[in-house]
Amino acid sequence: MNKITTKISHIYARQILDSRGNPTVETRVTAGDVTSKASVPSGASTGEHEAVELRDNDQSYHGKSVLNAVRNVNDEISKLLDEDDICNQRKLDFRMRKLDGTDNKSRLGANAMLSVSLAAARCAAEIHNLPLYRYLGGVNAHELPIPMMNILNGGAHAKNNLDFQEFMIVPMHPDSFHDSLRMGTEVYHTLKKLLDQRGLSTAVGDEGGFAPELNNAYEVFDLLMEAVTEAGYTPGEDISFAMDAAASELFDRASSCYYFPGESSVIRSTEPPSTANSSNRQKIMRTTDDMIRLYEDLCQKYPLISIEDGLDENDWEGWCQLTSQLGDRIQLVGDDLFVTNPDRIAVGIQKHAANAVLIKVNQIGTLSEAMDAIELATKNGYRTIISHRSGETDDTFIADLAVAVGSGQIKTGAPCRSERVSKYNRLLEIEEELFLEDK
Ligand code: 2PG
Ligand code: MG
Repeated sequence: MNKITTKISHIYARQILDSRGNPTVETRVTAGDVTSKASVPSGASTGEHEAVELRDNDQSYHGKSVLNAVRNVNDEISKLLDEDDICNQRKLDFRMRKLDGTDNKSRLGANAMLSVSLAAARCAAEIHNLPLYRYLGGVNAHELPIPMMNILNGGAHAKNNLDFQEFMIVPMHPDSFHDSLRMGTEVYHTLKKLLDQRGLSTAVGDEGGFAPELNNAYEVFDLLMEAVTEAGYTPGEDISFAMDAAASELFDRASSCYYFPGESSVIRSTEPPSTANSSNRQKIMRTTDDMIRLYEDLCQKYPLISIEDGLDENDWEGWCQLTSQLGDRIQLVGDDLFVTNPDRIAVGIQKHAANAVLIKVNQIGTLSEAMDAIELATKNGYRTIISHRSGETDDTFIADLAVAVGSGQIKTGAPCRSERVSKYNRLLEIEEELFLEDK
């Protein structure tokens, strides 16, 4: 039998657009006669400690073009990795990190490095004629994740009054991914009907969820309770709720409090006209204690099982308090807090802050570091959720990654907009391959 060629012979990147119409990097990697590509997502509510997404900051695309990152792939990285073994993922990633030479990948760009890292993994899988999830996860990779579907958007992802960023439904069909997806999608459509009936907008936000003018989290969850029930399901049994507060976006450093601009404007607009212009306008500010009390109350009133970024990314003390008060009841997920960075996850483990980690490959910038983050979290009893970004492409890598590592949960938006649905559709394909072939 001929030995297969696993030496990298060509790497080529170019600039493409993401789902928000912003430039991003797509890279093709060739080894032997196989060429595979991968593209990189981009966040809106990015954590302060994330690896650096290199943008050109010149006239083009209002500063957002990524031609320097593209050039870094086509020049330095492609020279470095020429003839390297495509199957040695850790070495490829390590060599790119060394070449970059910074702690946060700011020289070459995490977007440049990640595009190569992911395309190389996909190429290696194809060379071995294996589905990506099996190449990454091995022979026993089989667990399909539960979808956490962000069906109502606020915060930095929508221009409405909602201060919290994401309100998700978590359909928990015991036997199958496709049934969970169906249940969640039915609720999504029921929600659309309810919004329509109330004369509220059914236009969607960045992640495909609706973005109506609702005033606070209570109004959202009341509506979600109704949508779940009307779709024929029992809240808390068939379908639970999750949220991403994205609290770093609300944190006001000067006062060490959380400012709720949406809720504040609702109060202002309901003030009598004589006070509406007074300088004494009410601002809704919440302390860490207030935030924790709010979450406790929401958990008591609704089947809320998971809260992401409930507090600011630098408030370790607050996170410890939140975890000791709510951590035995619900999942507390660190996104901006951990930024998929093993060093920050290690701090969290040592301090007992949060009990779950959101995994976003572009927050750290190489596949092997993201997998290290997952391993570290899992070994220490922290759950993991594989996640998209609010700016996405049609790349479905994270669907395979979720199955490969058996994370059990994926966050990839509403069942709407192709860049979100492509991940769900890839999971349907994987499910069929794993379980339904004989039916
Ligand atoms: C988040 C993500 C994805 P963004 O905060 O979890 O939902 O948003 O990509 O804008 O950081
Ligand atoms: Mg988040």
